[in-house]
Amino acid sequence: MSTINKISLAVQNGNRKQVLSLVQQAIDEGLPAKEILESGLLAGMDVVGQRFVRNETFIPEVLVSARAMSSGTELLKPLLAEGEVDYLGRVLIGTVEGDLHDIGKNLVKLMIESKGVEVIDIGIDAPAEKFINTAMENDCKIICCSALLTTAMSQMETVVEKANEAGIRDKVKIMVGGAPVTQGFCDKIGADYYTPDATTAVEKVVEILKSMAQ
Ligand code: B1M
Repeated sequence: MSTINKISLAVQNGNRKQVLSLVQQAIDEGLPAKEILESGLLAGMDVVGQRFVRNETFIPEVLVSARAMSSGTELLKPLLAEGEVDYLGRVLIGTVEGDLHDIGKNLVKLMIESKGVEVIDIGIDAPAEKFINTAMENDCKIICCSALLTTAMSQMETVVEKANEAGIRDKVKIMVGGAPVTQGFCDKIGADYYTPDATTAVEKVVEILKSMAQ
């Protein structure tokens, strides 16, 4: 079995120690960080996710796997940055009110940080006002909203409304994402950008910050 497949299996088993040593082994073997992340760590978490949906695994196991996966991504963090990076600015990220899922948000955050962007993380279950007030206080150029629950998605619209009320739409862009979010939903609520995954999210953040700096 390849090291990548072993990483996926170790995440599925929630074996944090094994994940750490296998990720280190993959790094030593010269495997690209992105491949270790996507085909190893995320693939393993994906299997856990499918089992959870089928009621074949339960919340404690999912959390143990998530923790193992996060430890592995921390080890990859310095490698995901491509050499020396310029400071591009500051963005805010959070999971909207009513939603406690943060694995995807943390991944998006990690990838954005690896591009030299400072990220203020307001955590999970964050009220719309917190998104707006924290962004204004810290001069953030982009507000990134994550949601995994369809019931919590409407909170993204509240963030857009509060930003309109605060009169900051010309200074701050609003980006939305998370498994149930679509481009159509983004257009409907009047957010600025939608991206489907962490890789496209970081590309979009860099593109927006560069265009705002001009
Ligand atoms: Co929950 N959960 N969960 N869960 N959970 C889902 C999301 C669900 C689809 C499973 C299911 O039943 N089918 C379902 C939601 C159904 C829906 O609304 N459509 C669900 C449910 C119902 C629940 C509870 C209500 C269960 C219960 O208690 N009965 C409860 C809700 C609690 C709450 O939030 N109020 C709950 C709880 C939990 C755990 C605590 C056990 C745990 C969360 C742990 C944590 O986050 N710290 C958990 C997990 C792990 C999942 C699944 C299994 C996996 C989610 C995940 O982390 N995926 C999930 C089922 C599944 O997806 N297969 C499920 C890995 C992660 C890397 O992917 O988050 O999609 P993801 O992020 C991606 C993209 O979406 C994107 O980039 C990331 C990487 O590419 N992305 C962005 C994310 N944010 C972005 C922002 C961007 C751009 C891209 O720009 C701003």
